[in-house]
Amino acid sequence: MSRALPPAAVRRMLPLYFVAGTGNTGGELALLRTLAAALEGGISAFQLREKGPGALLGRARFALALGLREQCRRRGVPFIVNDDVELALAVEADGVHVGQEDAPAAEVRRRLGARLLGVSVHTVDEARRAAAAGADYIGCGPMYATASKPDARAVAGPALVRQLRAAGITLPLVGIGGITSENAASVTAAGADGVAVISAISGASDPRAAAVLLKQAAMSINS
Ligand code: 3NM
Repeated sequence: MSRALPPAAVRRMLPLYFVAGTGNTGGELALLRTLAAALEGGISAFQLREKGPGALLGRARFALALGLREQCRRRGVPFIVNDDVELALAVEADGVHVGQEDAPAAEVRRRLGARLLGVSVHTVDEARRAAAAGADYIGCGPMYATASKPDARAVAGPALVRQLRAAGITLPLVGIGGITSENAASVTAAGADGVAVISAISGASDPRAAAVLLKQAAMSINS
């Protein structure tokens, strides 16, 4: 098992983790523009989550990933691909994120080599298994009600973060689900290293300003 980076370096990537696909922005051009603005606003990581009806496939998916990866690389921000190891390897992404229903984390770890591996968890048991499989960080949620994931589980709240930390889970961790600049501090106060958001940035009229506010809020506890 070869983790990519020491946990302290991974933690520094997590204060404000932007997640999006073309379905969240209304197309490729809008996604590229939103990411550019979010990078200006100071996001610390980006995940391409190209899922659901209308998701791009084949060459269009590859070209989009390449464009997004380029933007991230110019800013020195990690580019992570959701549940698509082949694409991640093809565009030389910095890592892959998988959920519990996706490819098994241990298998993804083997295929990724020293790239970053993130795993979504909802329980202490899932977090322990993610750690054993070689995850570099975990995402847990939903922190609050979300309209961005139709199959999201019941709201767990920042209490889930506290529960994971109390159980001795020390992996770098982000909360996800319904996070805004109003509630982000509650998530990091509970023990998360940062927050992951879709709509708080992709649905904002000014994604750069939204990212600035979110990062300030998320870091008000950890800084
Ligand atoms: N995963 P928004 S909630 C992708 O609970 C995702 O694991 C979740 O979108 C989980 O910031 C979620 O718009 C959607 O609420 C996050």
